Amino acid sequence: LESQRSLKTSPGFQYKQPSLLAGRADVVSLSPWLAPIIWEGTFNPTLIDSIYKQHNITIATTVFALGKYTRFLKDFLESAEEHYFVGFGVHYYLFTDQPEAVPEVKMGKNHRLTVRKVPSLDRWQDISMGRMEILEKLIADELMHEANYIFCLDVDTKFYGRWGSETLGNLVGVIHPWLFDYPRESFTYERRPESKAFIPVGEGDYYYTAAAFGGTLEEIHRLTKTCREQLNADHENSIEAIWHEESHLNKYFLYNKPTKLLSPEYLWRDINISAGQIKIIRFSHVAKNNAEVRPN
Ligand code: UD2
Repeated sequence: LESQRSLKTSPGFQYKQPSLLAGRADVVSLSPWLAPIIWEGTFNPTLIDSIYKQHNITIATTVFALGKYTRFLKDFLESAEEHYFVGFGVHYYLFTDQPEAVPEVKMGKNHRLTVRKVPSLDRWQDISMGRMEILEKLIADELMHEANYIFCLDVDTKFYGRWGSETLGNLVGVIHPWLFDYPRESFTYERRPESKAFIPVGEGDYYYTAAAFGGTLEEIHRLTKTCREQLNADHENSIEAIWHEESHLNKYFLYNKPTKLLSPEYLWRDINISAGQIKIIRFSHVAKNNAEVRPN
């Protein structure tokens, strides 16, 4: 019987017994509403992959590259193909105003890329904010029955380490690398009550980046629809939130708590913060000259 049992076990299910007492003690890995916060050393990648491999899942992944931002595509896609959901189904949806500028990048097994043309825009803020409406429509019109999860990523980024099934969840937020160690009073939330993104001083959990967020199609449809509605309401009232759609995303996550949080390992930036807690940089913004690369 013993040998029959072990025959049935896949290698991913043979691992060191988990401990209830020993683990990382230098970081918090559970939010006050009991959502896990993912840090290196808090999960077993082989085990998590084995759990999700039992289901045939596809992760839709959206990225926008308009104007000069097409220059970031090669590194983004090549590094993603090295580190991002290797061994799982990935369908990239790339929105650009210049399909001819999309580089040839060899896709791994079960990974594919669809390019969609979108109109050029004059203001970088409109490009950044306009993503919410395009994503809302993409999910409603096409993705609901096509994919199981979705991640929406900035393009001026590069992968340096594994980003895999440990990041999957219903509603997933990524903690911004600049502010993870700051008191919430100093978070760059929108502080004007006239904006729909308003968060009063004294409220807030973490400061989330808009450079990466994800979850199930239903949850991200609700998130993008709500942010799009709030952005439109602000536009009608002639107000633009301080950090654009990122301010609205932070408002959304305050009242719709993420079910999983990714530590700043999952969005680092070329910054001079020495943070001993960061054991690995998995995904990072690349340094760019904003004035040179943006349309305005
Ligand atoms: C921050 C956010 C970003 C967004 C923005 C809004 C972080 C790490 N990132 O980044 O997610 O919320 O603030 O204020 O906090 N894009 C183009 N062409 C352009 C301009 C933008 O394709 O000409 C796209 C591209 O996918 C880019 C994204 O819009 O990654 C965000 O723009 P950004 O990277 O210039 O914004 P940034 O770095 O201020």
